Amino acid sequence: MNPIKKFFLIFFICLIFLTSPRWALAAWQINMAPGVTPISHSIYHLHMLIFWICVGIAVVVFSIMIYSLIRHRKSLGVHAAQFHENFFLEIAWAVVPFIILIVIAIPATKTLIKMNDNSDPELTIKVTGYQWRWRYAYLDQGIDFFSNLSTPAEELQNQAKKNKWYLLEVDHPLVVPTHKKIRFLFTSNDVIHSWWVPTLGIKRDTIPGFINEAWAKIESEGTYRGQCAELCGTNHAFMPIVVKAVNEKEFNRWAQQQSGEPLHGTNT
Ligand SMILES: [Cu+2]
Repeated sequence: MNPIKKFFLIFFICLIFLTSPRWALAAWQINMAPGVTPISHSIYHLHMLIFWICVGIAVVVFSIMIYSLIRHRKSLGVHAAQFHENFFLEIAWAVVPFIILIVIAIPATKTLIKMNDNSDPELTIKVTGYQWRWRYAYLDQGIDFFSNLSTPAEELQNQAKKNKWYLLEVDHPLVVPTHKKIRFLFTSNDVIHSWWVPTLGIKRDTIPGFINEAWAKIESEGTYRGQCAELCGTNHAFMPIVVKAVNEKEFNRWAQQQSGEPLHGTNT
């Protein structure tokens, strides 16, 4: 088989293998998740828009390139064109990228503005990063607790089989109501951490002495998991985040049970 045919055969076999739904949709999910908040949807749509623009550019560029490589190769006796300063070509490669950038910049700016609109929250939670746990303070309800990794030590030391939520489980999850605008304030007690929950579309650094902000309006009940996303020391991998979104009634019941209770966990 000639080398070009061989190349295309291997290329298409790889393509079929990689895009097979069984692979792409089940365990081997490679695309971003759409999430459960308005911000996460905006980020997802932005991601898909830019992805398809990149695919379009790749198709155009590689088609021209591969066609030229095959049809104008030296072995066919073709000679390279000798020209410079093509007015229309230079205008085109300045204007086309400019238009593409504008098409990307408009929705990106809208998403950024929406992301930073922390006005009118219905609930405010202060998140403080500690080496190596999270502290959640519900400023309106007076609830304040630590959320620690709850994976058993035997699993960490390979003495027991690792469970499904290995390193992604905590003793006290962050319980929040659905359909309420929750404002998060992020800070840290020691070094820089990062509170990252992909399904909420939130990833914010927690910096000592600074307050960062974000908000979420969770659309469906469920448990959403995340991790510290800033290398913060030895146990960086041992400070997961678990957010439990429940309906308003259940949240109020939970909040009542918490009030007046001493701080869970320790700071040592
Ligand atoms: Cu951390």
